[in-house]
Amino acid sequence: MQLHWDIFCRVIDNYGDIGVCWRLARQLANEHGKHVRLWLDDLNSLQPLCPAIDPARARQSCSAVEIIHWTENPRIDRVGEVVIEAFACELPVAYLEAMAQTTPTPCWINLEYLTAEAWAESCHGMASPHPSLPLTKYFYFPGFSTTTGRLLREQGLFAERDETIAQATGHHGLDISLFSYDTAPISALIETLAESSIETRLHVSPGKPLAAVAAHFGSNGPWQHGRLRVLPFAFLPQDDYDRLLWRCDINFVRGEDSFVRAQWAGKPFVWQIYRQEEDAHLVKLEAFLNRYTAGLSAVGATAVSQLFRAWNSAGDLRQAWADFIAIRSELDRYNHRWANQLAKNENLAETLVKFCAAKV
Ligand code: TRH
Repeated sequence: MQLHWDIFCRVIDNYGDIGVCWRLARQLANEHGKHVRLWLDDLNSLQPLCPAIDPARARQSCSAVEIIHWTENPRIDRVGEVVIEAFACELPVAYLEAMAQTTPTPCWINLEYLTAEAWAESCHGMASPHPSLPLTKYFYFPGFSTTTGRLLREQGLFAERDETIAQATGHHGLDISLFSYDTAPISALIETLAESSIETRLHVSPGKPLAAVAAHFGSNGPWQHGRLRVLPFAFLPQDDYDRLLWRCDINFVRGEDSFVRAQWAGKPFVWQIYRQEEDAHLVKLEAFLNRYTAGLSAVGATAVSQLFRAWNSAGDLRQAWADFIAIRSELDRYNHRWANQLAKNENLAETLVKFCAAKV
């Protein structure tokens, strides 16, 4: 039955670690009826995504998930039948020892970061025996192909998206959302949009993007610059952020979770990947571009690739943006198809439930 699931999450930086774990925890509880405990070392990082929680409380329930503040020496009352160690966050030793004494042995999953690289397909599901305890950890890779754990996607997401889009009141220009790291060429983007003949509203998320925009203007927003209106928004609860992506015409997203959500929006998007040492992230970026642009026209594929590269490392952003806008109608149709095609596969929560059931 595997009713009890424990998810361990350590926040390294930003919102991606908790963003993924919170989404998965809710889905396992709400769509699969699992009793989910989310062990989280930094409750303050969850609060912006889920304003209903109280970061001062050691234990609480929200959206049918039990949230436990994961402190240095946690009291282990029981272990889950499935234990998810998110992003190799290292389970507490006492918890591992308790797992080793439990029968049947819990299914232990290391949930990995998303990548479109081919090696993830061969590593997905691989077993790694613990060096001293009678436990086996399985590597679980989210991904874009059917030989991976697939992507997080809630049931009914597209129906909700389409309803929201149908109800949206029209704006005759462009609405663009901006969620990026401060290393992105944000000044170049602002100047490019300001020079455009299209009336544009740029919705800027708080934190690094807003700080970069404010530094560019040297004042506090909102700002009007040429035909560009720049509008800061307050950090939105996770489901509301989805709605913003659905309402916008183009979304700049980053990291892992917002990157996937932009794809479910079925709208054109621009991805800033999380930086890694020795530029390993650029290999990951190209792996995604290879998969994603494969069904576009040659002109479309070049335009998308050039803009993603210019946004992530170097290149002429102004020209890349002009080329991207020129293929917008192709991209509108293509991204809708891309989302539908990906959604033909099972979602990550479904594959995970099956994978763990098979390991008993
Ligand atoms: O915050 P991120 O940069 O997270 C990153 C990546 O996950 C990266 O791979 C990882 O290594 C690093 O963290 C530690 O970007 P990401 O993944 O998009 O996560 C942001 C989360 O915040 C996502 O769940 C969406 C959510 N969000 C909101 O809920 N409301 C908002 O207003 C915004 C802007 C984001």
